Amino acid sequence: ADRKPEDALKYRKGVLTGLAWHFGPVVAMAKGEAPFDQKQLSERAAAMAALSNMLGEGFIQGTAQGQIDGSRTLPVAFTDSADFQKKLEALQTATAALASASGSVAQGDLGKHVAAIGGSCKACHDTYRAK
Ligand code: ASC
Repeated sequence: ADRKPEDALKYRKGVLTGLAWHFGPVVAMAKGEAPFDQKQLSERAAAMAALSNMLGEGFIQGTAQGQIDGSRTLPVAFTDSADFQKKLEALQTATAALASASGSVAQGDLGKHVAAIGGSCKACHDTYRAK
């Protein structure tokens, strides 16, 4: 299908908004700032894993900063695409790991998962997102 750059940008921002929507309450549980709720954790972890797998599709050519209004994706994301893909896969791996552990993980071990997921967000943002 013929995808419009502005639709791809909206799409990926929506996916990232969804990731943050689910990650926030998971972080709060890990920190003990919200009650530990295993069922909710599992649902949010499954959502994050699914969203992680949906994210890459939004990064189509012609959607870098400077090419389209509102984009903060640096052009280097499209030229260093192997590394960009590797960083995306790190997110997918980390969210899949939490999704598979979520039914039995203890509250005290949630922080390690949160650090792995948050670290993968940050690694990509540090390299490929404009300030
Ligand atoms: C979030 C969010 C990010 C990551 C990052 C983790 O909730 O919006 O970009 O976590 O802050 O370091």
